[in-house]
Amino acid sequence: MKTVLVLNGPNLNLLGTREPQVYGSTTLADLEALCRRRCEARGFALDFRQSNHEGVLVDAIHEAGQRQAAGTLAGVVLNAGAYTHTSIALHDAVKGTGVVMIEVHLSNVHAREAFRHHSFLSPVAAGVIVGLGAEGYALAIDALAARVAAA
Ligand code: CA2
Repeated sequence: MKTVLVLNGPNLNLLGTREPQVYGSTTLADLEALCRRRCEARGFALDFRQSNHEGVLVDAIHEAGQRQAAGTLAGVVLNAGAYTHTSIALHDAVKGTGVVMIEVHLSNVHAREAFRHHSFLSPVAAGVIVGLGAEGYALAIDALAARVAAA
């Protein structure tokens, strides 16, 4: 059974506690439960993580790259939070490991402040899902299932 790594970046541990008009009322635990259900439906195991630290996220992508090369990982669903807009290190980690990564954002970043319009991750993503809330994570898992089935 392949694993999907769902990796969440800074401040996403605050989900459901503040800014519900932007991010909805879903908590990170709700998001994990949703991902777990969709992974079970697609025959995947789930590895769900959140970190506020860029280096921890880089290390998780390195680990994911090794699992991808070993054939035990379907890919990474990555919501890097604000690091999306700043992190060349995460760009390099995805590119350097060759991990299959789908970039997800709960909000439609293109309808928000200009500083959220640029992503360092989109050029190295297999696909990008924005603005669909928690459902975007489930759709990203579906996309990884389709890739695995097609391979
Ligand atoms: O829309 C998304 O998923 C984002 O990745 C969320 C990031 C933001 O910096 C990106 O531009 C878009 C922020 C996550 C912070 O989440 C909070 C949730 C509740 C209260 C405060 C922050």
